Amino acid sequence: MSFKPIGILSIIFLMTLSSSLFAQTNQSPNIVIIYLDDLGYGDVSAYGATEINTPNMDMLAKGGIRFTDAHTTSATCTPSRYGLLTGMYPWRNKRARILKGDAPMLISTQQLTIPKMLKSKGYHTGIVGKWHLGLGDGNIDWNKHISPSPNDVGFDYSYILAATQDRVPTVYINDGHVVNLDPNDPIQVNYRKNFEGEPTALTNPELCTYVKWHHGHNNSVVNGIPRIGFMKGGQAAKWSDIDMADHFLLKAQEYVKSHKDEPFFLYYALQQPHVPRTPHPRFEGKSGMGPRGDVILEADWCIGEFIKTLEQEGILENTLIIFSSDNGPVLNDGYHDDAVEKVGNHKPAGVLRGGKYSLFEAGTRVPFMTYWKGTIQPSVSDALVCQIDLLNSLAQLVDSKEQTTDSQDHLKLLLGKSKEGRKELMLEANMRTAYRNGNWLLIPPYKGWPLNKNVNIETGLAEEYQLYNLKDDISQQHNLAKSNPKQLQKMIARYKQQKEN
Ligand code: NG6
Ligand code: CA
Repeated sequence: MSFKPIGILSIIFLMTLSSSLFAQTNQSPNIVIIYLDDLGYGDVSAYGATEINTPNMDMLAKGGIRFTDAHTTSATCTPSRYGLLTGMYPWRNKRARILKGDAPMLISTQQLTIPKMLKSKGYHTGIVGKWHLGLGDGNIDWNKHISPSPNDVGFDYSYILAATQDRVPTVYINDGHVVNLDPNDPIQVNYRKNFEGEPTALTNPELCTYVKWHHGHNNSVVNGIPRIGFMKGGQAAKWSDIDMADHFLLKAQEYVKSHKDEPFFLYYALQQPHVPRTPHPRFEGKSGMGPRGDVILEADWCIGEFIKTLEQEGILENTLIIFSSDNGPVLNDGYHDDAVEKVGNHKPAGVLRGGKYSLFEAGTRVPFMTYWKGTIQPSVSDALVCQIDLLNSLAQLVDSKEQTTDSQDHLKLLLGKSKEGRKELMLEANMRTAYRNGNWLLIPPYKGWPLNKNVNIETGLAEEYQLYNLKDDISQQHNLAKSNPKQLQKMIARYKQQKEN
């Protein structure tokens, strides 16, 4: 091969090319958190599920880092999301428990949050999907502008459902305004008593045409689905449950398209597979596992479509995607929806013990992956990490000094440049805490039922200390508290220190 002298034009061309590449990689990366609701450690095929196929979640897991020991702070939604967004342990805040649909805003408007921190570094910030961190000041008028809302704690844009899909009000809220609200048909919400003359699932069970309630969920009925809480009016504003996944997907895609030219942070909080499980008809029956399996397939499809949008807009390689779930899995969470009957051999928690609401591993150990095309090399990490660490880690990524005391910077781990994770971690379920140190887990003695009979999940509560070595005993079958008193005492001492901190 002979070399031709490079002409001046080629040099200029090469210089322009390299400087534009440089500019591209130097631009602050977009950050997307894809967050599922009640998706279990064993619900993703990349995490070993064999009865269900999740190709798009698998793409993130296999093309990025799949974490095997990543945790939420808590075994239920509100505290988990609080920990994720604020970088502070939820058990420090007495109000951080499963909130009603009309509960006041849980995050103080003075508090640091991931979107607030990113905003101060020039990011545009948005949330699409489930909120469940409270709204307003305790006396919401749903017919007026609602404040505080996500827009007052760091988000420039919000398109949310207030609490959960099974709680009223069953309406979307965009930047503090109920979407499609007819002023002649005002919305009223009450969690203590019904509105006179309004039907409920108890007075009019024939209204529950889509699904019937099993426990709880017997107040107002919307779209044939009995809910938690009473709601009156707002007919035109009510969402369509079977279209919810498509609707949030569209809003997430629109957000990406309209902010692709500036660094953005999007918190895309899907509602699946939380109850009520309402797959769009095109996913109905597709999993063979009933609605719970069907909505997992639906969520997986949404994620695929969403990633396609990032690709089509040419920003996939400049976007860090973090995927996780807010707490562990549950089958029967209050509706007769065949989740138990049709689960077959599928194990939503995988090899883990417990589930949603539980202090055992399946309560907080969840699928967690980081994906950044071209920047993160595919790998699997067994390091201990928690969603609470995203705040300090993302602050490091964007060179922000704003950090919290409970969050730890594990950016290198999240990008695959280090294998080191946390040394210790406090976990929480229903305001009770457990303590992790290395491979050891301590559950202090608590009063309470060992089994939550409604949902058929072991709570992890016992009247004696529990000590597990998760390295040898991931399924928590051997309580070593009595056989290893030295380790037990060490753990108790550290646990107490952490709690007093
Ligand atoms: C429980 C609900 C459950 C679910 C959960 C919140 C009853 C009997 N059970 O109180 O169905 O809504 O709250 O789930 O009402 S979470 O994922 O948002 O924490
Ligand atoms: Ca949840």
